[in-house]
Amino acid sequence: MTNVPALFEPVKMGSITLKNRVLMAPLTRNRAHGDGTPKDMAIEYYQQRASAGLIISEATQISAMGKGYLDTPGIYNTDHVEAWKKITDAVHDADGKIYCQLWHVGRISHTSLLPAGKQPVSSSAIQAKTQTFTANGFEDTSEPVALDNEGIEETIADYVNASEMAKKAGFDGVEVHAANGYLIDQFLQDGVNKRTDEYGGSVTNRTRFLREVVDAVTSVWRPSEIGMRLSPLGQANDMSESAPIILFGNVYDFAVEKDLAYLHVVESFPGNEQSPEDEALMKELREKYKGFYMANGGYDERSGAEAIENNHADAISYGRPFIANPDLPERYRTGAELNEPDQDTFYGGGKEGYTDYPFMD
Ligand code: 8OZ
Repeated sequence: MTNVPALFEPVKMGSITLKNRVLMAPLTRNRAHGDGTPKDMAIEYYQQRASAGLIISEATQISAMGKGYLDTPGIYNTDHVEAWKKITDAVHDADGKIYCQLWHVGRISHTSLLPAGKQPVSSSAIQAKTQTFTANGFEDTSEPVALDNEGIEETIADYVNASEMAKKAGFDGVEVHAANGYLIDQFLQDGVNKRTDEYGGSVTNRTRFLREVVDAVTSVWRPSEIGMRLSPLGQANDMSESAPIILFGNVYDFAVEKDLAYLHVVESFPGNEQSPEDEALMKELREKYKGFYMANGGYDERSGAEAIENNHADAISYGRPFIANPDLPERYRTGAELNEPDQDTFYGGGKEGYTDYPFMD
């Protein structure tokens, strides 16, 4: 019995056709080797979830300086490429599609995670009032240094290198992670970006770094193979913005102008209810955007199907439900019961809570 047909209408997204609209959101799992090489158990994990219309990889650092948590994967050297290639092959063998999420954490990091104990980098030298996860458990993030022009250039070059590595690794495309208070968001939002040069101040200046990153990625990938993730509500990682409509309106316009494959919007965070103002903001921004819209945050199969039927979204990305249900699309299609995710095994560890959630009978 199909009770949520809208989720199962195939749809064109950029250069590819998605077999359904039940997409796997990027999910940090902290199970890579210390050098950022994915472990072999990730092959099975991703292949198990290949029935998703699209898998977006867990956030994957573009450089050693882009790392901010213990045991997250990277995509900047040949070891990373070899390991990811096994994963993308396994997903493709199972008739799936997979994008790589390109990530630089900026100030959401700790000196113990960075090369030679370096300080993290950001738009401005303002420490985030939040914690990250290191070898010693949860620790306050370290004080960052502001990137100078040379540092910005190097970081853009790191995005190009990571884009090339992602291509060699056989991904179907890349998603630029500009959400959740990481480096690009640290340039976008004026609660953090206090620069007085051409990367700070006006909206044009604060969006410059994002535009340069996307333009650099387009030297490797076609725009139709590039997505962008945003969180205009700006709740994560000590972010704030005084005029979100103007700022994010500008960024949505940029996505349209570049004709990117999709915009992936974090509409709400687990445990944070959307206020009426939040809802109005999301709606006003949404109305501006004419491209492929991927909605994320707290959807189930009913609200997801409704969002598609109401032309709010073209597809929905599911996070927690996909951790616990490798066959999530089939469960939604048939109205089957779901496995419950176990929060204790979200971050770090082995196969338990990773590849051992059962499929339906
Ligand atoms: C949870 C834990 C660590 C990182 C994000 C990459 O929020 C993350 C993340 C989520 O985008």
